[in-house]
Amino acid sequence: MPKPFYITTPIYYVNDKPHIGHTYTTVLADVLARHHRMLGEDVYFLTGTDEHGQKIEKTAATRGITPQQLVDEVAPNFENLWKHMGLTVDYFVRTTHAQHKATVQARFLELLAKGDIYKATYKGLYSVSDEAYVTEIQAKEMQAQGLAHQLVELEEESYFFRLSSYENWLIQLYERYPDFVQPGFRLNEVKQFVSPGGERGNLQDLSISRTSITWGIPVPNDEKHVVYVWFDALLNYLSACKDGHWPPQVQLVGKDILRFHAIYWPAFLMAMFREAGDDLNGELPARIRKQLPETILAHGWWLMGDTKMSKSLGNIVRPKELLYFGTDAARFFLLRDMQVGHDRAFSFDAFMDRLNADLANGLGNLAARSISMLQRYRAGVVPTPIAFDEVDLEVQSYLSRVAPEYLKKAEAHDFNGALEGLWAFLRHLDGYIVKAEPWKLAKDEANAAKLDTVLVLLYRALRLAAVLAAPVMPELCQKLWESLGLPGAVSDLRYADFDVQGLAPGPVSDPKPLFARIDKDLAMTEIEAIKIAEMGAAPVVEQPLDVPPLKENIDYDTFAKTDLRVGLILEAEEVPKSKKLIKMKVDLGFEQRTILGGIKEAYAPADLVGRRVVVVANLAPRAMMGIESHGMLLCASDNASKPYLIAPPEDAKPGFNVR
Ligand code: ME8
Repeated sequence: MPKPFYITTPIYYVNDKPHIGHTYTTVLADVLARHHRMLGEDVYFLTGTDEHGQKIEKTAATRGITPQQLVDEVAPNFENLWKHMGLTVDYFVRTTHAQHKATVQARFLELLAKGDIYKATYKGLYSVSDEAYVTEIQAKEMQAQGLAHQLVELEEESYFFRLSSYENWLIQLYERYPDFVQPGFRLNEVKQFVSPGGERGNLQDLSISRTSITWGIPVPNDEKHVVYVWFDALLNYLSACKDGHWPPQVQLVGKDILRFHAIYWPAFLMAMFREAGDDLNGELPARIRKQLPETILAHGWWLMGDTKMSKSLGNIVRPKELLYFGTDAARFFLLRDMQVGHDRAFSFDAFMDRLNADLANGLGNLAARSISMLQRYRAGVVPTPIAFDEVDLEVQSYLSRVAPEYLKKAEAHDFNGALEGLWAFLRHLDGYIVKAEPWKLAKDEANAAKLDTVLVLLYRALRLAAVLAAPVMPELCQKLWESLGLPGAVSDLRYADFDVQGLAPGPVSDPKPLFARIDKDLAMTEIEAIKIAEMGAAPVVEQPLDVPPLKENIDYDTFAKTDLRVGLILEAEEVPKSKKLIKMKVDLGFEQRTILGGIKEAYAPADLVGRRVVVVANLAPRAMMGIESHGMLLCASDNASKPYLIAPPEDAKPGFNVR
């Protein structure tokens, strides 16, 4: 019986369209799934969508359709993308599936009966923008950031999960089974959260129902409540598991949702799998550890510059842009350039450089040269080597090390390192060709045996590269496989059955070009066009406005104290070391002022010069970052969007009153 291998990705919210981040996680899962199939395991690969919640409810209402209609319309954005990319997803779960709902309700009742879920009144501060209760510490942070207006006192009846009771078992899980969270430094973050500085008693029970939302899974027998977020979403991994595959071996998550997967999720499972007589204050039974995911693998973020991608900043890379160079190219780049666990800044420049260096040159060039030499000098027939000199022996021994080293790194989920190692070997072969000079050997029959050796070693190296890289670049490796004259699908091979030194079953074919060199300027122009077309497309789900409640009325005299003027920006420059500020010289008609504006995320200095703006001209001067700012520019925004400068018409003169 092959060993089961169950791998999952997060289920994505349907209120956003897929972007490079979702693509990365799902591609990484696909590479792992393919890799484990080639290890001979019985793989089950699950992904899906998270479809409940207030945002969906509100958007559906503004569009005059039901939430179910809305999610049915938008969930395929994800499912179709994975199909289009050829990902080997075994099942696509949606939290609106009847089976998922039934699982959540059954598990809810089970934990209620066990006493792990109880009903109580919750009283506390609630963040309107996050749609979540906040702790005292979080509330203080929000107040310090000037977000106090988003906090309201709420009192509501809620069901709670007794998370606090699982602290002891959770801590043991982290201490005794450190592979539960990878990489290790992410485990430390989780430990710090559960018991900062080794302190106990920090975990609070978790509210898992809401009465203020209707678009969710109803709590059985108490239908004014719906199950709230994580007890619904996390249980997808259970509700959509295939028989015989529990527990998951690898659960991929971004670092943003590690806490939920490394704390709530194992605690829910501990509650479900514990039996009468298990002591929550005693040792975590090995029997229960065996029911928990083997590893939560938390990766970092793809960033733009040094900030996270976000819709409001308009710096999101969409799959269409990424797939412009082909699916395999995108897969290769995502795996080769991201070290699992760390963040990585994305740039098209680095993307194209990587593809040109490693696929057009690198592998592509080596394959084309080697296969055409085999054709030219040996009519395509792969010879049997008999003579090895020192340089050949070195390559021969390197060749025998490549697979074990690659597979060891892959086992540790380090595809960045594995691919780096494989490509270092390919570069070594380029050097080998230069040293061996096969074109010279071919000129003299006396060197035939020597030439045979060079050609065979190159052939074996390429065949090995096709096998090892197949999970990462299935199509490209299949092309290479066929060019080498090998039968069937490379992905159907099992690593264990593959013999690096094995004889060639037949002659090589014509070399198929693996990857065409990218003309960077041309490619960028076309990607820009894709970007613009994507931005123009209507957003999947309108985000509800995120604005504070209306302020109280003021009388006219109070308003009239504010002196608003039209200004013209004459100069603009970034304030060094400040993430937000731009320093501007603004002409107010009667004088020129220095004004600082927190608009760097939205505007480049060069785009500001010559713009007309509305200035609060009688605001007392104030120093920021050591620069005195006299006045303030008016912008429109909500809490989630970038600031849009208010623009008076072109013929409004600097100094005009705004009233
Ligand atoms: O959190 N870089 O869904 P979500 C890398 N529904 N990965 C990124 C990324 C980035 N910049 N941005 C997003 C949810 N991701 C919940 C999950 S699971 C039971 C419920 C990836 O649509 C990454 O995997 O916000 C992250 O964890 C996930 O998308 C968040 O997707």
